[in-house]
Amino acid sequence: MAKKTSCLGLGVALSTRESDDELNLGPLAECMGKGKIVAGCIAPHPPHLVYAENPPQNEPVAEGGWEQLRWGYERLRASLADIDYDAIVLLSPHWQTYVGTHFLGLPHFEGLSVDPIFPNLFRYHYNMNVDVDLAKAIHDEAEAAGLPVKMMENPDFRVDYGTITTGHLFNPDWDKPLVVISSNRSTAYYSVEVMQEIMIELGQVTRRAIEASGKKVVVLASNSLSHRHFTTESEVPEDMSKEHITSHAMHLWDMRMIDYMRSGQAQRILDEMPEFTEQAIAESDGGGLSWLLSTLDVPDYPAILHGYGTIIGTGNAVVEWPCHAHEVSEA
Ligand code: 2X7
Ligand code: FE2
Repeated sequence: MAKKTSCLGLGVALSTRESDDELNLGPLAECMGKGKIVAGCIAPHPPHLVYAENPPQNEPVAEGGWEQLRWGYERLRASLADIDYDAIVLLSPHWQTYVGTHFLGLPHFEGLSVDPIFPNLFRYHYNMNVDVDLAKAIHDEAEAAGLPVKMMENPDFRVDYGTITTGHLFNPDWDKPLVVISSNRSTAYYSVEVMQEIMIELGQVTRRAIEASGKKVVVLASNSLSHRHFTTESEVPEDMSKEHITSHAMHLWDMRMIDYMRSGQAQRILDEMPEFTEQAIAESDGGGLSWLLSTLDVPDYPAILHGYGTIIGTGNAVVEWPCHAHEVSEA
């Protein structure tokens, strides 16, 4: 009986089968695709970061701000500049679908994305391409695993600002197709534990589908860490003399999670996810962080912290797990 269907686990799967009758060539055939995840990242999406960069697509104009995080994104982009990949797979907590997980399902979307809380900072004209084949492959793998899923095929659909902000900051040239995955809000509907169970399963099927696709992919969890906002905005939003974490407790939680990331203890992040999510009101409630760690097979090698900073009181880290340097492919 196959223990694992990923390419990395295939040797184990074949050598531990209980009889020839159980030899299932499906995974073998799939793994001939030799696709892989080359990097996994936490890529937070506060619109302030796009506002502060003044790209031509965004209408409001800023005098800079939040440099620590923007330099963090610069370091992340530089770190992956020489790594070849075909597509970006991203899970956004601001695309909220209460019945299952949805995937953008058309090759092209364009429109105006406005942050509902910060329309003064983010009115961004987007124009993005989707890898529909890969999206459908992940959708189908998830469906086969029993997860409720849907392809989103409405051409007038307005893409959420979390996707657009992370998409811009990770790849300002928008020259790679995206796969965009919704957050099914199971923390709000049920509990962090239920969310995590679903997201770990979704991460595993995402990894399997990527391996079978033959593509090289970067996976991104678009989320802040601690997520307690200030309730008022300063007169000049980019006035950095007003920016700090909302409380010492939030800082301690962020540092604890970052310490686990930098010391290769992803399993502890998953173990402490319920406490972290509830006590730090963390944006991991959307499931992106659990999904990301699961797509990476719960890494035990260190992540690279490219930057940390606060945005209107929330804690944000730009983090990279450089899988390309750690995962030995059997292909
Ligand atoms: O979506 C966000 C966020 N996660 C954190 C801070 C500020 C704005 O938007
Ligand atoms: Fe957010």
